[in-house]
Amino acid sequence: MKKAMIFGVTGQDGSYLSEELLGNDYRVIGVARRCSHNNMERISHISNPDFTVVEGDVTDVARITQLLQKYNPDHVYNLAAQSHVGSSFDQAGYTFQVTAGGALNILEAIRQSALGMRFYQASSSEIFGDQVGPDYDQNEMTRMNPQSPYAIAKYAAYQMTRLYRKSYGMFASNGILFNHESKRRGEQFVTRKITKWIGQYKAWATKYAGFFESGQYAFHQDWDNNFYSSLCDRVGFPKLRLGNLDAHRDWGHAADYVRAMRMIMEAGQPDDYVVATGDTYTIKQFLSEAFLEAGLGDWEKYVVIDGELYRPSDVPFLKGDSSKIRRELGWRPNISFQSLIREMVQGDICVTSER
Ligand code: NAP
Ligand code: F7E
Repeated sequence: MKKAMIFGVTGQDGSYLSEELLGNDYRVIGVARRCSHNNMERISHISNPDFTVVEGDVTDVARITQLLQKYNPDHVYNLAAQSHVGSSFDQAGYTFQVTAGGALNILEAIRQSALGMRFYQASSSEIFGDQVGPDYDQNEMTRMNPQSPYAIAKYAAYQMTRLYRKSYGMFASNGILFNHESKRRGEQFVTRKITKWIGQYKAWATKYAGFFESGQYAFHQDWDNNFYSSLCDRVGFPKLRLGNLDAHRDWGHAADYVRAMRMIMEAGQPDDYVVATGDTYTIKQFLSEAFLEAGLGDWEKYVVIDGELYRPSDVPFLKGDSSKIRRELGWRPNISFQSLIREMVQGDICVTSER
């Protein structure tokens, strides 16, 4: 049985990757940082004797070395990062320390241990920044021009991974993943922020509908979306505050993307691969689909543009060309944009109504 170690096991991808690897006969050692509150929510459902969680932080090279020596994994996945692009503008130094420095610490610990384990770096489409390919699709050959402290940290880690592969002959690969989401997506990312708001709003509107329909308050009006959105204004349910809605993103599902990670690590040779759906949508299009899925109609009635949520610089257009991984490793995504939105919206409606 092969052993895999995952740094960043408590994140969205860490949880799906654990399931993916356990389902493919790996023993998984997840590394989680010590936290004063419960950060195990995404992995607490995994009860498998081949799954172990240990404490560790990617800024602590001594601990990484100790863990590698103790468990001697075949594969090491580095998913640990300060992964929020907006926050990276406020915490540039910290982001660089964790997101770039963490990758270097693991690479160096592997090199010094001389145990020959394989290394996966969670690289990101953010490294392309404002650059597009000749057909507007970004692939492994597209010029990179990162636009945020996060993207620059990921670019450093990407280059460091390539350098260790070239200089020391290590099996070290970059998965250049475009945005991928799920019900387990962090609540500060735009997709989940939208679906979580929808879940809370629906719960609130249902409560009010129950109140009015109970006859305690006579109201002679159609129970339509206009009514609820104007109620939002009158009774004070906070509207959904968002920033730049014109950016394009190539959104896939995390379950499909962790399969790509495993395939990259099981390949014959180390290499760098773009992982993307090849479709792109604006935030406005995501809003439109999500509000339709929730039966709420026109999203514009519920959204307020907040200038504070604009980033000092943003990535305007992402659309990935993943033909290399499709051709060489046979990967392809199975979950459509529409199914992803359905899962996230219905998931947040259920979670909120159960509270
Ligand atoms: P995420 O949900 O933010 O998870 C990040 C993980 O890193 C969490 O487990 C977090 O622990 C851990 N972490 C943060 N600082 C750490 C430290 N100092 N030491 C050890 N662990 C630390 O991110 P994700 O969406 O799963 O993404 C996984 C990776 O892929 C990240 O590196 C991200 O930058 C990259 N990526 C993501 C996407 C995407 O669209 N999701 C696309 C391209 C690349 P806590 O739970 O304790 O916070
Ligand atoms: O923003 C705009 C925002 O934070 C998407 C990370 O996983 O994917 C993710 O980075 C877009 C941007 O993701 C809000 O300006 C508008 O244009 O969901 P996001 P991201 O920045 O693309 C890449 C591939 C990663 O590697 C990262 O780790 O949406 N936007 N209004 C907003 N974004 C947020 N977060 N919140 C808003 O209110």
